[in-house]
Amino acid sequence: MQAELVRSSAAIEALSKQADELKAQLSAGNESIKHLNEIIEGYGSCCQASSCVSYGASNTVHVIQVNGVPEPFQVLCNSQLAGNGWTVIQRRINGEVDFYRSWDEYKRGFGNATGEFFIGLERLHHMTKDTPQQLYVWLEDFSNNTRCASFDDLKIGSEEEAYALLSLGKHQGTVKDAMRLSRGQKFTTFDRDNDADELNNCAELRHGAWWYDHCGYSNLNGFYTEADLEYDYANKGIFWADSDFHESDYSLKSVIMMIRPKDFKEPV
Ligand SMILES: [Ca+2]
Repeated sequence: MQAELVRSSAAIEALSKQADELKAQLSAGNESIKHLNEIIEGYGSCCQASSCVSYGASNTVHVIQVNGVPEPFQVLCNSQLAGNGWTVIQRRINGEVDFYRSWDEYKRGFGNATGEFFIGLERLHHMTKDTPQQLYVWLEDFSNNTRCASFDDLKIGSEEEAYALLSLGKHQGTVKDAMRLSRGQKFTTFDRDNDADELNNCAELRHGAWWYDHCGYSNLNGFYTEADLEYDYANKGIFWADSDFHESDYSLKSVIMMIRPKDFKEPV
C-alpha cells in the first residue's frame, strides 16, 4: 500500500514537472509570436515612416523607408539624449565593430543596429537630400564626462559628389565645432583618397574614414581603444579635438551621431 502511494506520488511529481515544462514552452512560444508580430507591424508601418519621428519616444530599432533607397531598412531611434524623433546614424560603444573599412562598406553601411554601426553614405545622402536635417553629436570619455555638439543643416552629397559634406549649418553645444574643416569636404576611405592632403591619405593617417580636410580636428570613425594614444596611436583614435575637453591624442569611449528633420516640433 505504502509502496503504491510512493509510486503514485512519484508519478504525480513527474506529471507536474511535465506540465511545468509545457507551460514554459507555451510561454516561450507566445513570446516568439509577440516578437514576430512586432516585426510584422514594423514592416507594415514602415511605408509611412521615413525617420524616427514617426515612432515618438522610442529608443529601439524600427524599420523606415526613405525616398530613393530601394529597400526599407532598420534604424535605431533615440529619444534619451535630445528629445524625441532622432534617427541614429553612427554609434561607437565598445569596439566590437571594426570601423577601418572600404569605400563600398561605408557606402552600404555596416555593423548592427543594436550595437555599433554606421548607417551608410548612400542612405545618409537620401535621408538628407529633400528634408533639411539637424545633426546631433554626443561624446563620452572614459571618465563618463559627456559633451554634445549640434548642427542645424546637414546635407550629404551623392556618390558622384563623393558623398561630400555639402552643408553642416550652425554649430551649438558644449564642445567646440571640430568639424569646421570638414565643411565642403568629400568623404575619404583608405581605398578612396578624396581629402585635401596631397601627400597622404588621411583615412590611413587617422585609421578611419571621414570628411577629411588636411586631415582636420575630428575622427569619429577612428580606432577604438582604451589605451593612452599619446605615443603609438596619436591622431588615430576616436577624437573630437577641443582644448577644453580632449585633444586628438585621446580616444573617446562612446559616440552617437543622430539626425532629425530641422522642422521637427515636439507634439504639444
Ligand atoms: Ca590625400
